[in-house]
Amino acid sequence: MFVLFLVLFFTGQLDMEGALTARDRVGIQDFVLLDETTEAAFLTNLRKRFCNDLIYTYVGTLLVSVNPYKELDIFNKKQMELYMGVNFFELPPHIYALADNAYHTMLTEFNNHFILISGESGAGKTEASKKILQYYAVSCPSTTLLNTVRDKMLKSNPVLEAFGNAKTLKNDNSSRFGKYMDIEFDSEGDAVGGHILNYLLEKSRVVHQNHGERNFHIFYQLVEGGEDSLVQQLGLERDCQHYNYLTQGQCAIVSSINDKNDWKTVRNALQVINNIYSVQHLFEIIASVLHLGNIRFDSDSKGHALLNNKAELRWVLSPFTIDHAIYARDALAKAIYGQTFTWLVNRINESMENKDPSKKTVIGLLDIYGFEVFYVNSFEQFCINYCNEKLQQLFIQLTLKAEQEEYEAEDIEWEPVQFFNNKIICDLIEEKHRGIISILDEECLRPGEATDLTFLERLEDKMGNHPHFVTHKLADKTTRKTLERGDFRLLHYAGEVTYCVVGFLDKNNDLLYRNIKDLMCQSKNAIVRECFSTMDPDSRRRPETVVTQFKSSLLKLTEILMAKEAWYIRCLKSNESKQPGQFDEALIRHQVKYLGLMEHLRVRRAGFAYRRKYEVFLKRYKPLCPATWPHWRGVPADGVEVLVQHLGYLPNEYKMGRTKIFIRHPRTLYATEDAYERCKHELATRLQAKYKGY
Ligand code: AOV
Ligand code: MG
Repeated sequence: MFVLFLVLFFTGQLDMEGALTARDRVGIQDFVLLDETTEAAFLTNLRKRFCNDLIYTYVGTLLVSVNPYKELDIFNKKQMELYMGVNFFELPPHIYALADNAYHTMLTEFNNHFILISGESGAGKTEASKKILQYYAVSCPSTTLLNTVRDKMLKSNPVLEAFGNAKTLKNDNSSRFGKYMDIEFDSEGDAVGGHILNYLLEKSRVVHQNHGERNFHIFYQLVEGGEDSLVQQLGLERDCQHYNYLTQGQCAIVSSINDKNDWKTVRNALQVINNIYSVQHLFEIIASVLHLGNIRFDSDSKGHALLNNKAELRWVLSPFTIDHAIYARDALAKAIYGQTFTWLVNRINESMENKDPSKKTVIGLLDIYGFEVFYVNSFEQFCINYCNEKLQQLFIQLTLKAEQEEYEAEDIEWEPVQFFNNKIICDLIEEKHRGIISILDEECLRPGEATDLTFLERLEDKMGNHPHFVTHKLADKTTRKTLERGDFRLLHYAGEVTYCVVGFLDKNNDLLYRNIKDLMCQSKNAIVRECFSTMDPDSRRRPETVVTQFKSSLLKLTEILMAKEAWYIRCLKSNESKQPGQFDEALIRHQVKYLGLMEHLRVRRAGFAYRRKYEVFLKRYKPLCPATWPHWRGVPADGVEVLVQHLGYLPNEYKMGRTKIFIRHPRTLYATEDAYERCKHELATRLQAKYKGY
């Protein structure tokens, strides 16, 4: 051994000096191996790596990713091949390694997994989820039939992004809906199907955009890139400036977005919808929304709204005031778009449907809208940030809390790690009868009496003393920042956000005039007809409010996720100005803090990366030890003890709990797994040799 060491050393393959310098220069790959667990050391390591274009670092099996805001040459087929079937820590950290590890664990243990991608708006979640999907598309075994499913999965991305993403001040391609996608595999590891659940689309964007923001991409793509004949047929002008719904943010054309090219990609990807008539109907809907937005109203002598331009609409009877008429017009535009989006997701799901769902395991990918704070924050930000609170809560439950509780339950000696539990904020928002959502819903039940301001007053009455709620009366004392009369402030886990209550009630009610809905059920456009006739079948019942539906869908999502094994990607935004190479330390420190990365690191470092029930561990690895093979006659825990002694586990590398063995470092388990693979191979070769003779 020593001779080998000397040979390597003198031939320059093992360069002590060099190795140290490299570590100093590019940082270490896994925060668990840091010399000290201080925030400063964490940030220094992150910066070193970022400056060397190393955007990925592990905390155990959790992946930290820093948005580079530039294309790196690490996402190609060659790199994918490098990571296929390789043990997690053998290569530099990569999103492909995490994807591959989840995939192989799923195959070996035949169970379901999910990858939770979190981080604030613009941190890189959507890009990460696309990279994972691409990895599976390339790395899984393939047949012609499966290629079709795979192709559909890949194509679903540009389509849903065109309809569900938009430019915001935070991100030029910001997801304005939540997306959870199950990728279904058969026992061979082939991708055999996919299913998407979509969450609360920000419909208000269809009719209104803040300064510097755009409507959903698809509108601009159609106007800019649509074929001449199509544009003409739809009665569109080839000029975004012509459309009321496209110009409120005053940035219809943005240098970073090429709508013309994107149109081609989306047009091609729309093959996921197998019906060309439907695609045509879809374009008609997009155009009709634009036309709707250009309808303007004048008022007659009685104050009733009159149409002032008939080009967009051939008739109208309106006893409304102008405000009412505008409200009705916008409500219709939002409803048409929102329903069409759901229709689109359903068609995509049909096209990716698994034809034989009997034997399958899944990997779920969660990519939602990240936490966001704007100058003015409304109902939409309230919902988005609430969703992020819930996901943070899930992360805490599954990692920090469950992990520590498990050590306790298993009688493993343990020094508890303190962490901030955001349950208090989740409760403030969603608690039955007492939370903000309940109060909002109650106000929505008092039409004519309640207003956005009465809602605010009730909030102030009920929540005034809550440590995470700030009213304008107390603003100065708590956060030293004044609040306007119509605002309230929440101290979220990720920072404080001031919400303006204007529009909360209307948006939560999301009402559509009955006669308009009935009219849509008679539309000549098959999609519109289908969407509106299935909207709310029981018209006697009051439909659930938007936020309550959202709350229930998040609850269901939590249940779906809790039943699976979790993998985490924590995305960090490197700077606010979307610039490559800029490492804004203050901004990153803030994210490291609120994402709970330091606490996670402390738990990981002091804890154990892997645990397995004694029975499961013994069943798999018993061939590795003569005393346990082929059968262990005693209790499983004793068998495991004998087995790991035989394998040479060091005493501080593992602990025996009440029902499980705990293994400190993944590499120990990987070594055992490698030995198992070798053993299996030898056994197979021996059997082959034996039967050759017959
Ligand atoms: P998000 O999904 O986390 O925000 P995105 O994934 O859309 O953020 O990333 C925002 C932008 O950052 C992308 O459009 C890219 O320009 C850049 N980017 C992100 N990841 C990478 C990467 N790995 N390599 C190069 N550029 C990258 V939001 O949907 O707004 O919450 O709601
Ligand atoms: Mg996104």
